[in-house]
Amino acid sequence: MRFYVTSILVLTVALVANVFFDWVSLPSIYQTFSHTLFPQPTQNTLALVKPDAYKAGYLPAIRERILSEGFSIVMEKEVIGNKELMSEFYEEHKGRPFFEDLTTWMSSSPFYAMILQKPEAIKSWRALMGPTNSEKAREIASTSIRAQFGKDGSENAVHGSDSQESATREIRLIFGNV
Ligand code: RTP
Ligand code: MG
Repeated sequence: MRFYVTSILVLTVALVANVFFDWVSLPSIYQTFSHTLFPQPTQNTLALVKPDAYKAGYLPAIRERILSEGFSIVMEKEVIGNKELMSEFYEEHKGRPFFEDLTTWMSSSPFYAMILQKPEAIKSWRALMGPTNSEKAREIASTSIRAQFGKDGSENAVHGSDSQESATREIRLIFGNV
């Protein structure tokens, strides 16, 4: 009971602040309260900071961006890839023209892996990464991570799982059974 009274009080103050002082945005009020009253289940996804961005020293900025978007970083580590691991990791692309270059590049220099967690983590992280091609990302998603830190269509700074099945498989490949 006390929780609901407090919630209504805080909501009223926030609404007044919004209307009169423009302190708090209405969507953030709605989000805070709907998430408090109806907690959503969390989801895990795999994020990689690929060799180009890791070598360039972009990890702290990318990490900061991830945290500021409300993800928790459940586990993280540097990974030294090898051809066998990266071929299995990108097995869906076997036979594509870029497969050899991609798996050689991902094995050529360390990268950084993180398990990210929040409700709808898979979709949210893909949106935050932006389109595969960094040049296209700069055109249509200028605040995305690939727009800011990617080089082109191959060296594009980050990876993200594209489905629940991929996330489970990729997390197991990189972190083992967690
Ligand atoms: P990722 O798997 O790394 O998160 O990227 P994605 O889903 O946005 O793109 P995907 O189609 O799965 O491609 C995997 C990675 O392969 C490289 N790529 N190169 N040169 C090319 O045409 C080409 N196409 C894809 C990129 O590094 C891409 O992220
Ligand atoms: Mg992919």
